[in-house]
Amino acid sequence: MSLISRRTFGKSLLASLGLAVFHPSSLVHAQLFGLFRGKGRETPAITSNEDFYVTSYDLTPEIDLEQWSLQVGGMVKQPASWSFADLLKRPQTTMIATLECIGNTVGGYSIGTAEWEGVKLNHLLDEAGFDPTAFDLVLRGADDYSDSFPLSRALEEDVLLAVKMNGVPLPPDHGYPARVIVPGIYGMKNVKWLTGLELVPHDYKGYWQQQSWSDTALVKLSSRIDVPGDRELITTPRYTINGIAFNGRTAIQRIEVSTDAGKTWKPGTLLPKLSPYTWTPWKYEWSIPKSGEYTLMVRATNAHNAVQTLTTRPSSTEVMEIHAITVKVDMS
Ligand SMILES: Nc1nc2c(c(=O)[nH]1)N[C@H]1C(S)=C(S)[C@@H](COP(=O)(O)O)O[C@H]1N2
Ligand SMILES: [Mo]
Repeated sequence: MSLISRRTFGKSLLASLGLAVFHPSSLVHAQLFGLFRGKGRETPAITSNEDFYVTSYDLTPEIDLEQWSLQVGGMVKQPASWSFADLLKRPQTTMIATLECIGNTVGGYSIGTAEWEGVKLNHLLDEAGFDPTAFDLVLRGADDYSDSFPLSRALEEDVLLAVKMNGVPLPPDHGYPARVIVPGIYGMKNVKWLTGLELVPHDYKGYWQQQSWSDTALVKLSSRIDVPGDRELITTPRYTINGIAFNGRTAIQRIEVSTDAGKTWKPGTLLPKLSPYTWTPWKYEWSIPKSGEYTLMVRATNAHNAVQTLTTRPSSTEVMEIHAITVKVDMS
């Protein structure tokens, strides 16, 4: 897979950020030895459950469906408890949405898109009779993990209590039997193995906020190059570069590609996306003038005209928010 192992445990969420800054091991290796053996990655519109990244702070809990229930409490008229069968009796909705970990590195693999199916969270809150003056909805998982987002967000039509992923019951690693999917908010608030919902009057600080990660956790503007791969050898004068761009529920308006390490930028083409909640695929037809080494970059512009740029991450080190790769062109 990538620098980040498929299962990124809690502590290594932070480490994975550091990894990008201090140990781009395969990259350093390739540069030292001058190898150009990189391969691009295929990014299908929907990620298979097998290829979908997993980020859990601890082990996947074993859940017995017979024992499982979802408790709803706090600022509701009547505390309630739903069995899995109760959930399945409610109308089921499907939604295609991209999920990204807040610890995903630039060009990283901790992002995927799936078709989620389940009950709209606002239906459940309606049934429980929520107090509209509540501020946060706290979500608790069977692994003692918790997080929250504002009630106002939970009441929107696109928040799901998902029981299926790509047409099958949620795989254990992805939150069986039920998890929340809240588009546009980083993975950490999409709580897996859900066992409890609680409405509270204040801002609730979840597991990662207590470790100084963002509270609102809105997905930032990002883009990456999938083809070619870093350190790939290209032998043809015409080459189609492609990748994805994502900014949560905010649309991508434009992507631009640089083939000269950011000196000049040319517009690429946005390709159709499957829903307002998914990444946007893009491509760029590159006419290569001559053989040599090239640094390729991509930058996206969102619907509010914000453009990706070089910035400082919450970690102390300045790193590129723009995905850059090096390729060698040999047309001889
Ligand atoms: N209960 C619980 N929910 C959780 C987590 C967790 O450790 N426990 N990890 C969160 C994080 S950090 C992310 S990025 C997403 C990842 O979802 P996935 O493993 O299905 O890709 O789940 C979130 N939900
Ligand atoms: Mo995450």
